[in-house]
Amino acid sequence: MAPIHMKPRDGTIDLERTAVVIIDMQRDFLLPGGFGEKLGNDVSKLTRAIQPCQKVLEAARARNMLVIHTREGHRPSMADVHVWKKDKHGTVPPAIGEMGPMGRILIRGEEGHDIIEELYPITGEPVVDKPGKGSFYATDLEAILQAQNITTLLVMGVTTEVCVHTTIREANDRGYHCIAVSDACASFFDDFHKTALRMITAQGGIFGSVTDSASVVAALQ
Ligand code: TIU
Repeated sequence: MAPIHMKPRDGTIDLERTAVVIIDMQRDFLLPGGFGEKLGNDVSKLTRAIQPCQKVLEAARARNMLVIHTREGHRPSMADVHVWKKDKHGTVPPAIGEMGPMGRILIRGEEGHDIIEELYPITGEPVVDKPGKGSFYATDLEAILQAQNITTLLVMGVTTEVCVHTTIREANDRGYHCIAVSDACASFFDDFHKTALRMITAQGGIFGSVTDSASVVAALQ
């Protein structure tokens, strides 16, 4: 058991039963020409999460902890893209499946769909491909966590209020203690990032806990 600084209160985590979940650190979100930019966002807002993610990842690998990576994306046929996601009833230009500088946007197998070099998975680290915002919907994440006896998730990645938050909410309902790593998450919107983190710890920790990368690294020493 390792003591760790967290909000709303400090506690301990069982490292053998804790997994690091890195959400959607894909080129399509972090680099120009991808999905994030197509939605009208400034993708440079997300790069601040890379280094804190790297620090946690290094510490987790040194401890032989379970590390899981997720990727949001779709089949090349786009048979799994629902109408709302495809065109939001015409309110933004369509993006998914279009050809961009990193291949077809948010399509599995394309360069842009894959994870950035800095955080690239190593052999043995499960990569969970998901069609939605949450990492449990239409994936085998829960089966992996159950098979590995995991009870606690250190969650980081992008974006804080969308895929990170949806995953934490899904995990919380399934009984996992989620600990968001604040500086290892990022959003296109500074106020959403802050508020999303506050929402996790409000009401005594309604969705879980929040820590930061330095506290995780200290706990994993
Ligand atoms: N990974 C993730 O958060 N998907 C999104 O579409 N996020 C946005 O903030 N748009």
